[in-house]
Amino acid sequence: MANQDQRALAKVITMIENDHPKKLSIMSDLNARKKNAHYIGITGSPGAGKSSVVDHFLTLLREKNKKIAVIAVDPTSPFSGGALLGDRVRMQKHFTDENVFIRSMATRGSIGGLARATKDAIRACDAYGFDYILIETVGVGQSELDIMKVADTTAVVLTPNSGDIMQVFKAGIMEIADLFILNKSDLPGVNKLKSQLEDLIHIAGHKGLEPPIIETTSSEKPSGFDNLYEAFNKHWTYLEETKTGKEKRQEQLQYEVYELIQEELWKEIKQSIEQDEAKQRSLSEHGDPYQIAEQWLKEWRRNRKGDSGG
Ligand SMILES: Nc1nc2c(ncn2[C@@H]2O[C@H](COP(=O)(O)OP(=O)(O)OP(=O)(O)O)[C@@H](O)[C@H]2O)c(=O)[nH]1
Ligand SMILES: [Mg+2]
Repeated sequence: MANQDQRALAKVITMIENDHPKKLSIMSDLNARKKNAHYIGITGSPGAGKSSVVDHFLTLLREKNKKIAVIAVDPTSPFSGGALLGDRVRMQKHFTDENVFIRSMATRGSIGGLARATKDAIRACDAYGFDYILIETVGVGQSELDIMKVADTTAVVLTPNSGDIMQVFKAGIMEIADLFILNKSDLPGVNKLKSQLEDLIHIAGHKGLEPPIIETTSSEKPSGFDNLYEAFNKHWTYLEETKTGKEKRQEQLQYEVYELIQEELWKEIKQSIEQDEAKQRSLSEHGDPYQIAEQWLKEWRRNRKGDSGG
C-alpha cells in the first residue's frame, strides 16, 4: 500500500471520528470500492494477550504476503490505561511495514460514539484493499461488544487461571464468539480451562458452526498460529458458502442499517430540539417526560411534513 494511500486512509478515519456532516455519502462512496476483506475481531479481558496475538498473527500473515489493517480500540477507560502505549511497543516491528496499517480509535469525538466510528473506520479500510482487517477491543463494555457486530469472525481470547471465563460468560461475550483462543498455553491450567470452555460451549448452544478452540502462546516462542490461521479461514468459508453463514451476514447487515438510520434520525431530531429555545425553557423540573416527548415528536413530524411539502 502506497504511503499516500496510508495517509488518505488516516485522513478519512479522522473525518469519521469528527463526525463529518457528509459522512453517509462519503462512506457510501468508499463502500462501493470495498474489496471484501476478512474482518476479524479479537476481544478478551485486559492483559489476556490480545495485542501479542495480533502481533504474531501479523507476522504470519506477512509471511503469506497478505495486506493487513489493524484497528486497536483504545477505550480511555480505567481498565486499560496505557494500552495504547503497550500496543505500540508490541506491534512495533510492523509499524514501518507499508503493507500494514495500524490505527487506534479513541472514545472522544464522534457523536455516534466509539462503536459507530470504529465500524465506519473498518469499512473505510476495506476500500483500500486489505486482505484482513483485525480489530482489537477490550471486552469490557457494551460499546466494545457492539463493535464486534461488524466483524465477520469474532475471536475471544481466554487465559488459564485468570478467572475470566465466567465473566466472559456473564457479559454476553460467549454469544458473539465464533472462535476461542486459549492464549498463554505455556502456563499451567490450560487443559482445565479447555474442558470448562467445552462444557460452556455445549451449554450455550449455537446455530451454525461450533466455535473451535485454538491454543496459542504469544510470548517470544510463539505457537498455534498456523492453526489459528486455518480456523479463521474455515470460518470465512462457512460464511461465504453455507446457508446459516449467509444468514448471519444478513442479520448483521440489517442490524447495521437500523443503527445508521437511528443515528441519522436522532441527530436530526436532536438538532431541531436544541435550536428551539422555547422548548428548552419549557423543561421545568416537574415536567412529565412522556408528555414532553410525545409533544416534541409530534411537532417534529409536523415540521417535517411542512418541509417536504406534503
Ligand atoms: N506467559 C505468557 N505471557 C504472555 C503471552 N502472551 C502475552 N503475554 C504477556 O501478557 C501481558 C499482556 O499482553 P498484551 O498483549 O498487552 O495483552 P492485551 O490483551 O493486548 O492487553 P490490553 O490491550 O491492555 O487489554 C504482557 O506482559 C505479555 O508479555 C503468552 O502466551 N504467555
Ligand atoms: Mg492490547
